[in-house]
Amino acid sequence: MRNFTSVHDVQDLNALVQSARTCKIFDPLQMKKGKGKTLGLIFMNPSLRTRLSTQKAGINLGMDVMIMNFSGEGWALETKEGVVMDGDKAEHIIEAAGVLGEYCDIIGLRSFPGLKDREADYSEEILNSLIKYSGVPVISLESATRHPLQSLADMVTIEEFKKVNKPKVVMSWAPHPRALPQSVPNSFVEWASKMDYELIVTHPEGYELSESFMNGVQIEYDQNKAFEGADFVYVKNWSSFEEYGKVLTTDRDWMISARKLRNSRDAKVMHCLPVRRNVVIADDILDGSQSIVVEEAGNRVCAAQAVIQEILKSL
Ligand code: AN0
Ligand code: CP
Repeated sequence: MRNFTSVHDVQDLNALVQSARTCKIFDPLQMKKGKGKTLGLIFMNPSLRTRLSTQKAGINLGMDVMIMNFSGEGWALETKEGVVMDGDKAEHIIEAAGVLGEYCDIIGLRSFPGLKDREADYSEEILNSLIKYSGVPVISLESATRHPLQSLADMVTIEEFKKVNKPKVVMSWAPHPRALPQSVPNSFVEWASKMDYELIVTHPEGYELSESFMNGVQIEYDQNKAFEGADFVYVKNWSSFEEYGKVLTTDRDWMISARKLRNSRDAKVMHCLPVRRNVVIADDILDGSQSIVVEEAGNRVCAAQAVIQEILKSL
């Protein structure tokens, strides 16, 4: 594997999930795998989990890790090609990417969508330019349309907690006051539909995800019906794909609470975090035994480690 930007970069999904689980067992030899190699992590947006778990994964592999917050600390980047740069953008991604490639053996990039221009966001301009001009492997730390490290950690978490061979996994939209990307849900359906799960997506009308990610995954518009017999409920808000970037409803009835899950099979509740309490998920779930959100975040380390390890093999 050279780049890690989506599930399509993964040759053997089950092997990668297994490798992430193995990474949890301490092996002193793992510290040798990345010795002398530098991992650079570039953030255009805020982060807690992705930043620290990927840094920790690099450290566990013996790598040197450099982190830079571009928003505020970096030069304002121009991404369009062939433009006259006489505005407020001081540096072009062509040079910035090339320079990063001089300093780093692997680069991670977080860059959220603008949620205004669907075509621009879904073309993944920044991520693709970094791949094109850096000359080194690139890992997505959540791009405009996907969050593959999160999805890998999510698959590891389901594998760890599942009690039946083929669990019923329901991804549910939940309300949020602000417009959020489709990256996490896009990625989750892309990954979960490749696993041996009964996968159902539930959301209000108007929140349909792009068919290129859904690929025929079943939608159930009645959230209560979707939750019947569920083993896992994966909660996430996203803004509309159709009416691009819009918040169409904040209907409180879609919030996940213990009452909502009473017809599930004592479903484990997942969320990528950060989560707004009593808006997206109620306290009675987050403070109870059904929530596995912290364990899920913990799995971000072994997921990142498995991916970096795989890329190191290609260097
Ligand atoms: C981001 C999102 O929804 O994509 C990051 C989640 C990992 N969440 C927020 O901006 C709250
Ligand atoms: N889940 C996740 O990616 O969290 P951060 O935005 O804090 O990195």
